[in-house]
Amino acid sequence: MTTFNTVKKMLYVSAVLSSSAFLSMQVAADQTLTADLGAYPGSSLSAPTGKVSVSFDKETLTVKFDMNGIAPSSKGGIHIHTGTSCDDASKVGGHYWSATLGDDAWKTTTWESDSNGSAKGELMVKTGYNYAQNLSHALVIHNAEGSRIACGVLTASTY
Ligand SMILES: [Cu+2]
Repeated sequence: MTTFNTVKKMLYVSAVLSSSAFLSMQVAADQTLTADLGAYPGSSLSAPTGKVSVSFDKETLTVKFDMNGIAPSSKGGIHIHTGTSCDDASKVGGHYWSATLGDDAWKTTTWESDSNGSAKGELMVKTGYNYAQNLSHALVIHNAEGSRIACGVLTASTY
């Protein structure tokens, strides 16, 4: 009888363990990448501070941005680029999207700021590239003139 109870306990413990393993898998499957913005390499233009997160539904991206210190009442581009570094301007590259989709997926993706120089919002874009393919890519913020003003590498989110 004792043995039977011990087995029952062990089964219970393993059920608890596997459900927590399942939960942590679900967290991992909540695929979000985050970029902390820094200065664009080699640029003397003032860079906004802030964060951009990108979550994925397969190859459709939801890009959320929260920036400060950007030109007030302005608007500019926000894109993921082909490069995987923000250390060297020659490695940032151009827009990162699958040409099989046709026209540049990043053509109309923009941030817009309020009169205090804060820009917060979200947009959706289908690029043909999923979470794993976007990992470590450079996220670039452009100003109203199209110049690159900030850059951040997309890393796996820890929260
Ligand atoms: Cu860009």
